Formats: sequence, structure tokens, C-alpha cells
Amino acid sequence: MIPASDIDPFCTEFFDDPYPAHAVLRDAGPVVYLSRYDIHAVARYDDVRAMLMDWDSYTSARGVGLSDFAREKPWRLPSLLLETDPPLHDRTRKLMDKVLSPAAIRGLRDAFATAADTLIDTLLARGTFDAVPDLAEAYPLTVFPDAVGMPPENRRFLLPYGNMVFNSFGPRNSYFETAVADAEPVLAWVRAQTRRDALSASGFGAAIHAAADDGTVSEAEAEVLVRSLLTAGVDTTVNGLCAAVYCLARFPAAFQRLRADPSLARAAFEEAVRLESPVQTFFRTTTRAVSIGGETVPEGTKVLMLLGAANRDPRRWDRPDDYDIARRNAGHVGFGTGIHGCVGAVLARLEGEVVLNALVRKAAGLEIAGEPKRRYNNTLRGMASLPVRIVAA
Ligand code: OVM
Repeated sequence: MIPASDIDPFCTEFFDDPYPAHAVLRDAGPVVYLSRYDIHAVARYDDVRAMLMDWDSYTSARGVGLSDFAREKPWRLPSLLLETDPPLHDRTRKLMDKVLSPAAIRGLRDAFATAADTLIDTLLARGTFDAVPDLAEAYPLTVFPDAVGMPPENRRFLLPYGNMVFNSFGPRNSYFETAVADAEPVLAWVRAQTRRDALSASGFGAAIHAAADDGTVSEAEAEVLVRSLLTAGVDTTVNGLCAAVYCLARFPAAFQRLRADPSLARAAFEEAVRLESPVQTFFRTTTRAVSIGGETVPEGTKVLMLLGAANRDPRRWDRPDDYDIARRNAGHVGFGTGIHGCVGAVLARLEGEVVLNALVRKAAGLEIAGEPKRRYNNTLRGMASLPVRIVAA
């Protein structure tokens, strides 16, 4: 018997404090039927991980949101990475793996570190600032579009665009509708940024378009792959950086430990991604009857993977709710895993590392200086405002 629950994982109360509901869903069984949406959900670490690894039983090509592309017309032109299966997926993924390879990202390190130092110096001079717009958004909005090869104008337009797409993976609720209305004015601009002639000759964008020359992808496909970068490359790292600042502010011992050894910056960012899981959920659709923990789920079923719940599953993690920058957190699913595991993770980790490294080298402490305000999104966990104070070391 698959247990049923009327928990709504896409409502304000859930977003405000998802953790009690995560525990209920994990404890109910390996798979739970969510009656509100007529979907199934998986919240335990082992089962989420097994689903991520089994792309053949759990397709992405029917959409990784609530909507089933076999039954509903896709809301946007599907992504050539996220919303595909092998073999199409492997052709585009191979290209993106090359464009975002560790070697390519290594070449960005100095510029990214300099930008982080400059930003933290500016924030130190102010003392009190809002860590969301002034740090978590400001940093990716400079370094990432630079790396893609975008012009300097209108980069903030990427935020409402990403907010819309990440909302679109959930139900057509008021968060989605509001996000669509907010993004409408920037849609034409984003589209235009994906064209070859909009992008500088160096950068990820040009590297993707160069693959159109040898026929690896078509020009139209290259534009859709650049769209993936612009969609998935900003809001995710914004919420990752926000998560890290929020963790370090709430766990002052971790901040001091990091200050004593800034080489832990990479681990500190990783642990924030585990604990806060900026990308909370994705769906898969079963391609056959599957067994989850001994329960049979029929073909054509939408299954919600609660990455955030898996990353705090006490079956897998000791003191799961502690921010412990020294823990062995390899294997967390904050970046997913398997063939769809985050293609930009190397870049995201570089951003997290250099920002936290600059912060703890230059600041003696970090504290919350006002009421944090959550930003509600059907997929992303993050904040609209996080007032903080830092003082120079
Ligand atoms: C894409 C895409 C969009 C949103 C998220 C994502 C986390 C990918 O268009 O490929 O991965």
C-alpha cells in the first residue's frame, strides 16, 4: 500500500518551513501519493538517488515539472539538456561538458577571485547591506554574463526570466502566474541574447555556437543551449550564495572556523548547497511500472523528487540539520546526480569558493541585521532580502 498525503509542496506554508513536511513524507514510506496533484513523491535519500541514476525508468523527456509533455503541450520549447533522454541528451550534454569543462573554468579563476575581492571590499566599506541584491545577486550577475560573453546592459533581466522558468516546473499557481507577468517584458531581450551575433567571440556562448560550424548542433539548437545557460546559470548560484551567507550568519562557529582556515571555503559552499538545497525539487515520469522500496508505481506516473528532503534525511546524514563545514558531504543531491547532474557545478563551486574565501579573509564576523524575507518559488529555495552586517578584520 502506497501511503497518501494531502501535503502541498507548492504552497506558502510549505515554503516557509518545509522541514516538518519533509520528515512526514520521508517517514510515511519510500514513495507517497500526493492527492492534491495526483502525483507521487520520493523524499528519502536512497530512493531519490536511485531515481536520479535510472534515467531509463524515469524519463526527463516528458518534462521535469508537474506537466506531462505526453499529455500537455510543453509550456516552452523544451530544453535540449534538461528535458531530454539519451541519445539526444548525450549529444548536447557532451558539447556542454566541453564548453563548461574544468579546464575552461580554470581559466576564469583569477578574474572571478578578483571580482569577489572587489565586491567584498565594497560591502565592507558599507558595513550593513542586503546580502541578496548586494552580494548573492550582484556577484553572479557580473561574472556569469561576462563568462558567457554578454554585453553589459540589462543583465538584471536574467533574474525575472530564471524566476519564471523555475516556477514553471510546479503547478500553475499564483507564484507561476506572477512570475510569468514579471518576466513578460524581458522575454524578447533574453531570446535575442542567445543569438550568435549578440555574443562576444570568446565565452561560453561563442563556444556553443562554434559547434554549429562542424555540424555538432544546428544554429537553432545552439540558441536553445545558450538559453539553458541563461536560465539555469544565474538564479541557481544566486540562491546558492544566499544559502551560504545565511548559513554562515546563523552558525558563527562555522564562520570563525572558516576564517581560521579559508581553504575550507569550497567545503563551506558545498555544505550550504546540501543544507539549503537551492534547487528543491524536480520531477521524473515513469516509463514502465517501477518498484520503489517494494511498492509498485505504474507507467506514466509523475514522481516528485524532494532533493532538499534527501539532503537532510537522517537515514543518510548525521545531525542532518547542522551546518558542518567539515563533514563529508560528497553524495548530496543538491546538484542532482547521474546523466542530468548539474553541468555548471564546476562554475557554481568556483563562484561559491572565491566569494566565501574573500568574505572570511576580509571580515571578522557576519551577523543578521534585520528580518530575512523569503522569496517564494515552486522550485528554488531562497530569499528576497537578507540584511546582514560585517566588520573588517
Ligand atoms: C534548461 C534548464 C532550465 C532550468 C534549470 C535547468 C537546473 C536547466 O533550460 O536547460 O537545470
